[in-house]
Amino acid sequence: MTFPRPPQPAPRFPDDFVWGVATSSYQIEGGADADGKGESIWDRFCRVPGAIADGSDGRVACDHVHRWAADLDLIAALGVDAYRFSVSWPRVQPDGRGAFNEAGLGFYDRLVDGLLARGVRPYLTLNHWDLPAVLQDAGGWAARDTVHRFVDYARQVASRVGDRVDAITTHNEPWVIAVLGHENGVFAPGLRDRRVAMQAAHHLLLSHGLALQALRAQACPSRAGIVLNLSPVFPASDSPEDAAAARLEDGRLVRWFMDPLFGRGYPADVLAFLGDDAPRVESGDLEAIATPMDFLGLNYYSRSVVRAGGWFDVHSSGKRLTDMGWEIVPECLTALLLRLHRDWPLPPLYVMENGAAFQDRLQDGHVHDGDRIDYLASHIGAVGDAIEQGVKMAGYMVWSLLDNFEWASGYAKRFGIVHVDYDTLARTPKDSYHWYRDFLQAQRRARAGGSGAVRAALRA
Ligand code: GCO
Repeated sequence: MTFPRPPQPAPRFPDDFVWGVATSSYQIEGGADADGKGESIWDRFCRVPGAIADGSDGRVACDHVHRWAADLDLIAALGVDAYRFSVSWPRVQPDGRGAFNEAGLGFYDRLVDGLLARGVRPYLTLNHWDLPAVLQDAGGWAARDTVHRFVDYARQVASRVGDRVDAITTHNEPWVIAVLGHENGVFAPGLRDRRVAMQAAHHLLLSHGLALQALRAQACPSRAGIVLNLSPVFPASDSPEDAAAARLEDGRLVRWFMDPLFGRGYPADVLAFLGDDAPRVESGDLEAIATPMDFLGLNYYSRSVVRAGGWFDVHSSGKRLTDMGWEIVPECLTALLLRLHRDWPLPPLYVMENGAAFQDRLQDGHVHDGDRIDYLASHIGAVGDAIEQGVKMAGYMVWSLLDNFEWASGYAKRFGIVHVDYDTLARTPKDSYHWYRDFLQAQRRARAGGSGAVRAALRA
């Protein structure tokens, strides 16, 4: 089999750079009511007519709760250093408060031990969006009490597995939870209220900071941080209106999260825009949010282009698009990393998700997903370019191990490097899986034998 030649990134990555692959609980686990799991806001949101493009839900998903051992074998055979997964809060604490569910905790215990037994380092995320539904009934992330519920949950998970995981991420993509979930209503919990959204955003950040403090207070040996969805934001034209709109969007998407995490408080321009919709911030909150992190993760898929008072037509740029309709712009990842490096005093930085959906076809046991290989190779190259220009990068993870439940798009969009047949749940590694495995082997040879060995391996 021949693959497009990767860029020549191999010699540029530090020896301790962490290569990984990522998933999340609701998207792959299934077992919606197995072993005493409680309902999550995504279980509930999927029942809203029209909420999910194909009318599907995560009740079975990839059935990972029953097939986890075989999935870990696939991860081990891939040769990654790390696997990033998330814990389903309602699986380990069905009511979001009070008693913990031993069956749920035991599942993650076995998962962590299974990874370690296979030589793969666990990267655990506490909140990849599946909040216990009973907490939503009590106000969800817009309610200050949820902050304390989250800290308790974090403490419990950390005391159970924190001695064996490399990294604990508090929240995955708080912007998505707050804005897509509470302002635009396209994701769970499906609310449309900017004031509620910004209060939720504040509580997510506050609970992140307080959880970090709680983990350290119990001497949890794992490193801890947060994962943000970040994109460079461009105006659609040279007009002053578009420039202002892009500046505001950068404020809402990037600076709203980065500035308080690094002790600078919320950006003044966004607060002015929000007016009465700005969150209620109590004394001490900003100090808690700025609790120093051991790492920062970012998820990168594309850039964002903003037109004042309207939508930017992605077809107008001439860029190639993924099946999500997202422009393929790896150079914007380099630009984003350089900007983060320039503007904030970063801890070790990870790309915690990067990948693409394409219309894959399974034929004779193969999926020839050359587009995905090109996407991954060019974005890995973009990370290498940033490293060469001085950005300290600690790792990179492919989204995703498996085709899975792509939120409001249901199962129609496939991001996996492993194909999942949703009738039989059979897993078939795609060409991109084999490409990534070969790339990682070349990396290892490079660590052992210098860049000449890499180039030879990449030519083979
Ligand atoms: C994310 C999402 C993933 C998505 C992926 C593709 O963290 O952005 O968490 O769950 O599946 O981004 O849209």
